[in-house]
Amino acid sequence: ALPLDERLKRRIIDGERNGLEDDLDQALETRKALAIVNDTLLDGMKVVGELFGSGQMQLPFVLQSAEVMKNAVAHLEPHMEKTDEDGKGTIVLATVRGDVHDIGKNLVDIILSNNGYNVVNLGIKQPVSAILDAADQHRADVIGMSGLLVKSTVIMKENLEELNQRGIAADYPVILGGAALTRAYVEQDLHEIYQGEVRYARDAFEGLRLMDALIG
Ligand code: B1M
Repeated sequence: ALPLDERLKRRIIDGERNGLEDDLDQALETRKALAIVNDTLLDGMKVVGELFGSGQMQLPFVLQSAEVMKNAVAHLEPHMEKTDEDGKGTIVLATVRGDVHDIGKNLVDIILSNNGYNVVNLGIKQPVSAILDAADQHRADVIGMSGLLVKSTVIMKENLEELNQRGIAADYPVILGGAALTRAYVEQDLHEIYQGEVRYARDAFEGLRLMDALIG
């Protein structure tokens, strides 16, 4: 049999759910929930991305892997550390228009929620109008946009231009994340066009650090 860590990674790659909870419980005996996500499960998703990108894995199997990933995160979530702090500020979080990828966004939600932020998670395929309505309604301190498609990087730019046009850019610092973005694109190109603050988060923890820096 494979060592536990390797077995968990294979479960993500193979989309194999049977026995997942048992393996996760066993892993929890020696490791923290977040470490299991970061060091093991995300490694598995990375392999899935590589296999899919090189044509060695078909879409339905990617979907199965994503389902197992979601189940794993849901099982681990109650074991994640939480601060007692509360009400540190509000972020409206969304995957942008045309993009269905939400595993990363939902991890960001968990990390920020566990660390005292109020997260309004709008879900996937959100047009800019919906994001701005929610930001207004919830008096958001920050807007967070996620997107994994190359197309989404263009949509994020259009969204920032919409905030400029409405004259509300100064009210909303924006955090952007997702695999198709680069730090340079956000911190140089988008920084140049946006009339408010725009920052790049490589992962959920950088998202948390940015929230602390922008609001704290
Ligand atoms: Co899709 N997909 N997918 N996919 N998928 C990618 C993104 C792709 C790179 C795969 C590949 O070709 N190698 C590729 C994009 C290529 C491109 O645009 N150039 C791709 C494609 C092509 C597609 C479809 C078009 C395929 C098709 O239909 N022919 C289609 C798109 C549909 C659409 O959006 N309109 C599609 C569909 C799907 C599934 C539905 C099967 C599934 C998504 C399921 C779901 O999310 N519910 C899926 C998956 C799983 C992937 C890969 C394999 C894995 C993504 C993932 O969940 N990673 C992905 C490969 C890859 O990313 N390299 C791929 C784990 C996740 C935790 O990481 O989301 O990057 P990530 O989040 C990280 C950071 O980026 C950051 O923190 C997270 C954790 O540290 N972060 C933030 C993310 N958002 C943040 C926001 C923040 C802060 C940090 O603040 C606001």
